[in-house]
Amino acid sequence: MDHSHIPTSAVSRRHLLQGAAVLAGGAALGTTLSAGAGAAQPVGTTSGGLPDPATVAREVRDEFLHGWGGYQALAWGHDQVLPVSRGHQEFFVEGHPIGLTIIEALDTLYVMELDEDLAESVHWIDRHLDFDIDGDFHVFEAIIRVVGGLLAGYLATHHAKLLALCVDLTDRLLPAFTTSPTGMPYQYVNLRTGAVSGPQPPLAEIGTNILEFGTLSRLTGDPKYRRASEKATAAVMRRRSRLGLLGTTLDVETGRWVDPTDTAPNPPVDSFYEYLWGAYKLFGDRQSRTWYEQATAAIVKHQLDDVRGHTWFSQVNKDTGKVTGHGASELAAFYAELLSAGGRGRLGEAYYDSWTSVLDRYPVLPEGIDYSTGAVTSAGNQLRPEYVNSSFDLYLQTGKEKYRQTAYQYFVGMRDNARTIAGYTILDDVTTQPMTRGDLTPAYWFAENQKYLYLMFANSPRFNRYDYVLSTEGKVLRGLR
Ligand code: DMJ
Repeated sequence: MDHSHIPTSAVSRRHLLQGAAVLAGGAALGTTLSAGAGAAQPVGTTSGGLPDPATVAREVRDEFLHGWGGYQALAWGHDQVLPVSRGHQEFFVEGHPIGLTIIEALDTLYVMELDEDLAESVHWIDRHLDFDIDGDFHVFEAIIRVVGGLLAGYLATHHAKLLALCVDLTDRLLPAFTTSPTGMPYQYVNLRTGAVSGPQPPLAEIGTNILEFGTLSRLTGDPKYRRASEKATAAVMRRRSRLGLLGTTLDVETGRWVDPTDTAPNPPVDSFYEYLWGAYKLFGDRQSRTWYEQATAAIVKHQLDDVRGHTWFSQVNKDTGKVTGHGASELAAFYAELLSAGGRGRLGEAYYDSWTSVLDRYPVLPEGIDYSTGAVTSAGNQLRPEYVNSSFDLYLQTGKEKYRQTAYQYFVGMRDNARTIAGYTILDDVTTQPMTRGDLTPAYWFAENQKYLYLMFANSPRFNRYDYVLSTEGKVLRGLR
């Protein structure tokens, strides 16, 4: 891969100008480069009423462009931008950038009608993306971020090279599945040699691939991707306990559970359940739907917890049902929309309300709480999208305005606290005043947070809000037009 061009050559004039301001330390040339907290721009709260939807959509798009401008100026061609120290970092393998943020942003650029930026991004990928890398890639992350990103980019643009690169990468990832005695994937694969490692993945890493692999099989006519995925999921479902519950981690060589704790819907098992339903929604897979319903019934029966009128899910031993913990991770907030999509609307909405009660206390959600006491157990926030993922789907499912109001509350909380001169940053502590900042815009921010917000408020002609399927990483795999 040739990165000699990275600093500027693919950057548009508009973003070069913005970049100059970033590098000069903040002499902002336009609203998209103005600082967050303390800046002379609207920082309204929902208590004062929600601005009209078109105005919010514009605000969201401006904030996306603010982050995109920071990435273009400081990290173009690298994986992720460090907006505070004004640097960059690679996500998969040090010294091997793959332009992850560009790949993750493709379909967001498309639905936001940022066509010049989309063309520049595709151009960069055309010229520089090469997966012949002698390094261990994390299989789950590569599938949801890169395979999914290229697929969504292809569906948006029909640019053949995006699909070709997607096939190339997935073929390099497949040994993780095909060399495993159980069909459940190893955690890592060397993209050049195919050597695998990491034999004990958690459920999310085993079973978050059918949306991407099934779509790739559909587009290429080659069933091997879908089959690899189906085999992995079936291997997990065969290992349900007598109570119908699943543990956290499996050994893909022996097929034995390593950790018998059922942490659903929290990580590191979260999106395993999301993809059981997703396989039904995207491909009409009835077996998967049955599995989803059985798994959900077991979770509701053994893990549902009510604390002072709020709905949460405890951790339990999968064999005995004994409660072992009362943790709630922000990443589990997506489960509100999944419960609702899967036919348990009241429960999903109640779970969403529980998270809204936390948002009312902390304008940016902490990563983790003990729901039985309300204590914060993990005080940072990695610019997480899961709460607003649920706002988005629940709004489109129910039409209730409260989901746009709370999504706007989330948006304002982020803008007030996580906005920097060169984009948005993760927070190290949301319980301090002011909140303590970190130094990273995760690539998923470009795929998820701003897309969910935008599509809730904009009447995008490029998105079918009545018939859509988004992946766990926010990639639009059905619904682009
Ligand atoms: C994203 O990478 C995906 O949403 C994943 O499923 C879990 N959450 C992260 C972002 O928080």
